Amino acid sequence: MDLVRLLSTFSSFLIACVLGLGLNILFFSPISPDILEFPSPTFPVESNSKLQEVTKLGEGLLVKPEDVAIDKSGILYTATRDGWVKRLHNNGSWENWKFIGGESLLGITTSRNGGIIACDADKGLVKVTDDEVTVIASQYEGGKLRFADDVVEGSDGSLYFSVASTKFGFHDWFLDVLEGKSHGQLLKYDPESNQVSILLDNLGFANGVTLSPLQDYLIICESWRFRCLKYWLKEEMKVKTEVFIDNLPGAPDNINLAPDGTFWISLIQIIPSRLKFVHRSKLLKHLVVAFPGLVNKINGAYKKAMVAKVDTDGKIIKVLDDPTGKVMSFVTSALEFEGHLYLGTLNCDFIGKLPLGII
Ligand SMILES: [Ca+2]
Ligand SMILES: [Ca+2]
Repeated sequence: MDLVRLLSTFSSFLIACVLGLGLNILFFSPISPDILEFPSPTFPVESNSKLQEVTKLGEGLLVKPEDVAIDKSGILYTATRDGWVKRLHNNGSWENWKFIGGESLLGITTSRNGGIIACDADKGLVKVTDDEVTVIASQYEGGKLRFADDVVEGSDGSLYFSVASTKFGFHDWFLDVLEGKSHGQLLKYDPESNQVSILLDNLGFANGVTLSPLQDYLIICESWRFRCLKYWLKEEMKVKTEVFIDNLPGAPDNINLAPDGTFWISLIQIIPSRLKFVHRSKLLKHLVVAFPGLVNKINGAYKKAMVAKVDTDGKIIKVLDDPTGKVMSFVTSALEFEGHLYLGTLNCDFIGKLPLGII
């Protein structure tokens, strides 16, 4: 009898523990997830391993350089996880140019008056010149500007930039993917009024942003929607927003205009195909975020790299990849300059440089 009572007590205890754990996971879950269906890419991607042929610039000096910008004189800029804006001079020497601090420097762009503008996911928009480092926008809509991700400057000095997520911070970016709700925005900073306004809301992780060759529209990347939108800047356009490209073979990160008027888009491989099912179950998502180790397990960004060249009609012309992440993974940025492609990454300690003549 005693054994029966003991077993009964034990099983009650076990059930209470499982229920308690389940309620705990649901009640304290940081996400309120939606089901996410990922599109099947319409472009047939054949792996070519071309990104394994890069030469490594600044190896060991650059901590996860997310983005790359090059000014007219050929000086290359990048912002690194140790809070520096570093630059590569034409003579091949690297300079620790300006210190901003923190770990959250993301997209950068050169500015018409010299220097660069940087997105700082903690501080906002930062202008960096030889003379000073200035936070030019840190508030909007009565609140703090957080998770600014990428920025581009118009010829009138307007800055167009993205906020990846109004709910999650840079270090929790994958929670935004798991939640699958639209917390991203496209914003404009007006240098005359110093005001920030919202151009588009409800974006699925707003990431790279760039201007068209004639500056008549912007392209904004929605990472976990695997698509980019076109946002018309011409006043006379009645429909302001349309899909530029969708069903991409990866989650678009930064986008850059190429010298020939096409675009380079980096494509993060955020979902290992065998784990797609996780995104179809709210319960599984709650379970995954309860164990931080599992979040990293279902994030495929660190195992591959891919970039695509896309024409102005939103058609893919070319895809380059590193299918196993042997040389580069988590490539977040591709910038073409004088016959070479420069690649930023959130998982390497260098910038990749690839001569485009060989592809
Ligand atoms: Ca950029
Ligand atoms: Ca980005």
